Amino acid sequence: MATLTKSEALIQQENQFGAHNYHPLDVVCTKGEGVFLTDVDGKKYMDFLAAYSAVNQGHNHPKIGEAMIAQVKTLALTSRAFRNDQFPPLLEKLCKLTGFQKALMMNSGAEAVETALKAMRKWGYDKKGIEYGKAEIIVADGNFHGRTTTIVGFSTDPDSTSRFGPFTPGFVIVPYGDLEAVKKAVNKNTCAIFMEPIQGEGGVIIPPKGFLKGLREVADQNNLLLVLDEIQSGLGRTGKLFAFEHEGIRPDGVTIGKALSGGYYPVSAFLANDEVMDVFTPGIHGSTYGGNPLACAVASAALDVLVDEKLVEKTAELGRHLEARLKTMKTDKLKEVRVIGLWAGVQLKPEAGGARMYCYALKDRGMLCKDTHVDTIRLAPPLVITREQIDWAVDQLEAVLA
Ligand code: IF1
Repeated sequence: MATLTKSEALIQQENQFGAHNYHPLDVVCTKGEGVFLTDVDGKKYMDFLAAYSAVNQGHNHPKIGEAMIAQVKTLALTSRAFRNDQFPPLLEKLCKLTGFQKALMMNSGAEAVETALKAMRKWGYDKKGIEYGKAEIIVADGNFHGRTTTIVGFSTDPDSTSRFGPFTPGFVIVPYGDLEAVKKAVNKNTCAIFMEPIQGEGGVIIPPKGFLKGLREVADQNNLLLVLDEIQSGLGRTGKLFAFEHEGIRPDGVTIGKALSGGYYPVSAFLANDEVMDVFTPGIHGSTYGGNPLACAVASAALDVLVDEKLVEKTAELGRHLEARLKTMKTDKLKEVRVIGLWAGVQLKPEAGGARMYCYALKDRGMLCKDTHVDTIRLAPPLVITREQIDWAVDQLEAVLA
């Protein structure tokens, strides 16, 4: 039998012993550094997915790694039954940087979203006086907020929802970007509006200008909470710390995750002001690892890198260059190019044959990216990318789309 390459052997092993809940590209990575990933056969790739914006700071950023190694040698986990010396300073750093009064630390993004859903409902009952059990949250079609059964219950993506019912009630789905539909969905039982300021999985769907401002007004006029899911759009990805800043509004709460740890460790949070966060009284919500010392040390260093390396400002500047390059590519295959900061959805015409095969072609050229919703190539490099690397990457994309 022909001997397998290292990659093939590992893929075979993964297929035999791992659940088949993904269909990944056949690249088997063994090293990450900055914008680069190296596979087991020694081939180097430029990463244009950045683990769905979890490695905004670049793969294996040394400063974050050093902070993690130092903490791992002293104290990793106490549970919240006791206190530790990493948690309070991280909370203050996070609140001071983001302008919210309180943070509730969790692990995965989905857990931060579940925390936010509980807060919205309990605020609706305790503060707004909605009849218990009737709270409704307005969400958007095309949303992605995680994979728990409650969250997929209000997804409109068949892959996320099919065969996982029955689902949690109390969610009203409206077309994303449609402010009139949001207004119509409001009733006496509505406690909140919960959306992504820009839809990532949807293919970098940027809502019409004024939509977020409109959501803020609808929430204020009807005594609703506006909570935004910035787990993918936040922490610099769009050229602002938060995507909501592009419309000059402040939501009542946000969920963050992914780049909060720079790709080293699952760390997420729900951020809000006291008015919302004080619905959480001792013992009613938590998690074994939530706010653990290791997570806090990693998150603290990840935030330092974001600020010290001015990644938000850099993203705004380089994002304008990325947009200029993408929108002047010589190809007749483009239906639409959506760009904000270093985040782009390159949507192909249906006749182009689907985005996946272009991702394969880009992989052969040493560039890794992911297709979404059949026709869209999603581009989201680590924010440490250089202008020259952006030019090289767009050259590859232009070549495969020629
Ligand atoms: C997968 C998608 C992206 C998120 C937003 C919450 C979460 C995510 C806006 C949950 C997570 C990840 C999940 C990962 C792939 C990726 C993804 F393709 F699934 F939809 F980014 F677009 N809110 N997104 O984007 O965070 O629990 O995963 O930490 O499930 O395949 P998580």
